[in-house]
Amino acid sequence: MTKPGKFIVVEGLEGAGKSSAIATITNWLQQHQLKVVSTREPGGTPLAEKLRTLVKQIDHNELLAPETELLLMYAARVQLLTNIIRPALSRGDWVLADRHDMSSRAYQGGGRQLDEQLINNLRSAVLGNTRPDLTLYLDIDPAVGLSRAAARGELDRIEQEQLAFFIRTRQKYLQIAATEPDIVSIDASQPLAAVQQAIVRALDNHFSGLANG
Ligand code: Z5A
Repeated sequence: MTKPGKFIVVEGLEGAGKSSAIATITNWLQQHQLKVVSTREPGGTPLAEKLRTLVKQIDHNELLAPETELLLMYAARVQLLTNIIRPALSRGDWVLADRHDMSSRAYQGGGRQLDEQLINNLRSAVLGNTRPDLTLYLDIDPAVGLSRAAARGELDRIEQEQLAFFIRTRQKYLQIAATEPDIVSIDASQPLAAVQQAIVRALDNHFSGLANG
C-alpha cells in the first residue's frame, strides 16, 4: 500500500515572507527526493481561484459580509481538499500549502471576530480527518508586514483593513500557535537567511527519519 504523503502549511500575515519560505521548503523537499504538490488558499482549483478573485476584489457597490467571506474561504477549501490535497496525499505526494485553515481562524475568527462555534462547525464539516502534519507560522509585526506588502504596489480588499484588524489577526495566530503541537512559530522579522535556517531546522526536526523512510 502507498504510504500517504505529508501536508505542510505556511501561515502568517501579509509580508511575513511566505513566498520565500515556500521556496526554501520546496528546495528541502527536492533535496530529499520527495514529490511535492503546491497549493495556495484561497485558490488552487479553477473554481477556488474564481472565489479568490471575489474575496480579494474591492466592490464599491456591495459590502461583503464577514460571514460571506468566511463561507467563501471554506467553499474554496472544500474544492481544494477534494480535488487536489486529498488525492495528492493518497498518492504519497507531499503537499505544500500557502495558507490553509489556520488563516480562517486568524483572519475571520480573530480579525473579523466571527463566532468561534460557527468556525468550528465549518471546520469539522470541511476538514474531516485531513490535518497538516506541520504548520510553519511566520510571525511578524503587522506594521512591518504591511509595509513590505505595500512596497509591492496596490493593496487588495483585505490588505486595506485597519491596523487593528491585523493586530487581532496576529493575536489569534499566536494564541493558536501556542496551544497546538504541530505548529512551529518562526520570528519572521529576522534577516531572510536566519528565517530560512529556522525553517530548515523545523523541517529536519519534525520529519527526522521520515523524509527518506
Ligand atoms: N485569507 C483569509 O482572510 N482567510 C482565509 O481563510 C485565507 C486567506 C486562506 C490572501 O491573499 C488573502 O486572503 C490574505 C489572507 C486572506 N489577505 N490579506 N490581507 P494573498 O495570498 O494574495 O496574500 P498573502 O498570503 O498575504 O501573501 P503576501 O502578501 O504575498 O505575503 P507573503 O507571501 O508572506 O510575502 P512575500 O512575498 O514572501 O514577502 C513580502 C516582501 O517582503 C517581499 O518583497 C520579500 O522579499 C520581503 N521579505 C520577505 N522576508 C523578508 C525578511 N526576512 N526580511 C526582509 N524582507 C523580507
